Amino acid sequence: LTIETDLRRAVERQEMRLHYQPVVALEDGGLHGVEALLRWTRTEGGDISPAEFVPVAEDTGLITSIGAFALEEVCLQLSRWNEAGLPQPGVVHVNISGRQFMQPGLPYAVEMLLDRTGTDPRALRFEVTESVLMRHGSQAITVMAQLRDLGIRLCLDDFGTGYSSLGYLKRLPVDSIKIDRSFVAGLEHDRDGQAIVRSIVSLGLHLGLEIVAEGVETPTQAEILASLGCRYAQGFLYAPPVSADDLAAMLGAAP
Ligand code: G
Ligand code: G
Ligand code: MN
Ligand code: NA
Repeated sequence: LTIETDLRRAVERQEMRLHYQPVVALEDGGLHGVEALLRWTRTEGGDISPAEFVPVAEDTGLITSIGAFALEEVCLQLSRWNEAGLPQPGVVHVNISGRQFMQPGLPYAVEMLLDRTGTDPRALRFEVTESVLMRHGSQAITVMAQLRDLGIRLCLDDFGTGYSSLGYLKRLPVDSIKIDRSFVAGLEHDRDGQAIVRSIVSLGLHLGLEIVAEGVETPTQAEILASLGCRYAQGFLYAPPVSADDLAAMLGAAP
């Protein structure tokens, strides 16, 4: 309850900001993109993880304003980096939760935001989870198609934790899947774990999707993923989520 009260004021009090976690190419470790991740530090002190407050924001409807803040902040940040003469960080993944995704008029609001901030839609990729699709079915697919028509790419997050079949995935206007970190964690020790990732990767490759493995923490996991044909990865092995300034320093230092 206290989280909810504070959450109501968090955006206006500017307590929310975004961190960015690099997505790298497994082949050479080069930066391929970033995932924008919310961070909340209460004025009263103490960081609260999005794993804790995003579900509260979903239940209360506050996700609409918090999600709008995150999306706008990404667009503004892209133009700040651009004005500073920095190279673009590649495609920026933005998490969109179920309620935000299904909010009436989201594609139109996004179109207006892109216009207002002069953002290239190809710089963005929205991450949605399979649970949104399971809950909202064809309505969610309609929204996906509208966003894709704006030029925004889409990624299915936490892939493998839901029930997406090959036939179903084929119908979705996504161009990318993220292998859930629970499967990556099972790669080294568990034969079944490797079989699961192998079949996810082969499914994705057959459908021409970009495949990103998340939660990569060890060189062995990275090697196995690369050997299975997965090309992109994200995780503490490469970099944690970092502030916009720290990412800018990394971009500026890149050759
Ligand atoms: O950064 P961290 O691992 O603590 O994130 C925990 C969870 O919060 C992840 O599932 C992530 O998808 C979610 N999350 C982080 N930032 C955002 C955001 O901007 N919007 C939404 N909807 N979820 C987010
Ligand atoms: O649910 P989603 O995939 O959006 O969550 C991304 C979250 O994963 C972020 O909160 C981020 O902090 C966390 N994360 C990023 N890299 C790693 C990692 O290598 N290991 C673990 N355990 N978590 C990670
Ligand atoms: Mn995500
Ligand atoms: Na995920």
